[in-house]
Amino acid sequence: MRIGLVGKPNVGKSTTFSALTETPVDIANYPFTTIDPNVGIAWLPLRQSCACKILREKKEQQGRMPEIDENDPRRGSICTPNSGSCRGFQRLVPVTLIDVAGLVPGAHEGRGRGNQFLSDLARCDALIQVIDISGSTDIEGNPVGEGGSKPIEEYEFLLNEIDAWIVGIIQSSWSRGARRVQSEGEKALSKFLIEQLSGIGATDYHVNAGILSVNQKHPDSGVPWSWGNEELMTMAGTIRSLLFPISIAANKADKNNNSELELSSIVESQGGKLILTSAEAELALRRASKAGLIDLNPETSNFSITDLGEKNLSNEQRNALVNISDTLSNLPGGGLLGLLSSVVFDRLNRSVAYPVQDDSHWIDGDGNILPDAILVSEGTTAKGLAYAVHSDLGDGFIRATDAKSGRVIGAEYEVQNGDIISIHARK
Ligand SMILES: Nc1nc2c(ncn2[C@@H]2O[C@H](COP(=O)(O)OP(=O)(O)OP(=O)(O)O)[C@@H](O)[C@H]2O)c(=O)[nH]1
Ligand SMILES: [Mg+2]
Repeated sequence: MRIGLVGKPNVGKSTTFSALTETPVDIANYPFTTIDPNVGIAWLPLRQSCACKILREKKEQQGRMPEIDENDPRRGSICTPNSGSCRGFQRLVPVTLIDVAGLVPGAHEGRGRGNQFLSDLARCDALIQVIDISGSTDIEGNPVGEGGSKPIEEYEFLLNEIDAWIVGIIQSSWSRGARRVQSEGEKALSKFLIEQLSGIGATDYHVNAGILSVNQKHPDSGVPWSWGNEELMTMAGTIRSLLFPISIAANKADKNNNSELELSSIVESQGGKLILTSAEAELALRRASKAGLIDLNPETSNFSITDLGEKNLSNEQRNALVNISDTLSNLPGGGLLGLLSSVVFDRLNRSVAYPVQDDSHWIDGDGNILPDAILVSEGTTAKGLAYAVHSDLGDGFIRATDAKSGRVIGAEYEVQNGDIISIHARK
């Protein structure tokens, strides 16, 4: 799972990245602070309890495990995650974030950081556009007074820019490619498009939807090789919306968020979601938490002060942290993690599956309990899950077992959310 943070310069992309990945990066109030992309891992809580809760309950019922001790630092969790962690049955799974250089109008023609940035996005499953909802930076990212820029323009320019980029990829060879239709029939057009756009992940599905949208929106467009920029932009827009679903972090909401409603309805009408965020406030709390001064719940932004914090925080600092937490609690939607969660689970519809080796103890070969929690897309099969773990496991797939019921399942079984599956493969 890979999500790109995009937007015009100076909106808070790197601040968002830093808050979610707890990685220090350059942040400054001028455009193009970020040049080379930052890549890091955000830890996303699953919406349902970790499967280790079921295992624990089973063990408790069988008298093989005592009830949860109130001093248990893991608050009952008994899994051994290979990556991430689990506490109180709240399992965290990794999501790769990529924070790229700001995009300015004309980037597809090489302005600003131009095409390098766009190719960084090529392997993303979805995008989060960070927008300055306070309107205090112009379209190039230069500071202006609050309300000096329009967030809706910011949103539309970005879509337009990505579409123009896609058109740029196909335009130079368009008429040659489209002419193939003359000799080879309709299929040749989608074949040509897939060849051109496979680098950004386009398949049959994407390009056919793109072609269909031109036929619907421009019924008089004529033969493909006569299509102009308008038709190609329509096609690119459809392909982009399927390849890179976009949701919005309406950032700097601590300052002002008057314009969010109108934008929110536009974004929602296109299947996305807008959430008010204050990346700067979240980052301040995450930093205090990382320094051990507070015990933070990143989902609610509530915190308690730790012993170290009691010793080291001045009254002023405590009040500042409380104010920040209050500001965040007043923003609906769960902030940056709420947005990430909605992108992964609502927009991309990901489920979680736990591959294991031993279907009675739910462990791997080394005795680790439920070591992996893997996000899978809708329609992933048992064999597909095997490939997600390791290509050898996929290649050698014989059959699988649903570890909860003990039933044998075949290669084509569709993985359901929360499944625990042991895979039997040839060595
Ligand atoms: N008030 C407020 N300021 C913020 C917020 N998030 C970021 N900022 C400030 O906005 C400025 C730009 O932040 P960055 O994270 O560097 O922005 P960016 O989008 O990565 O910028 P480029 O790398 O230049 O494209 C910095 O001064 C941040 O402190 C926020 O939620 N509220
Ligand atoms: Mg940056």
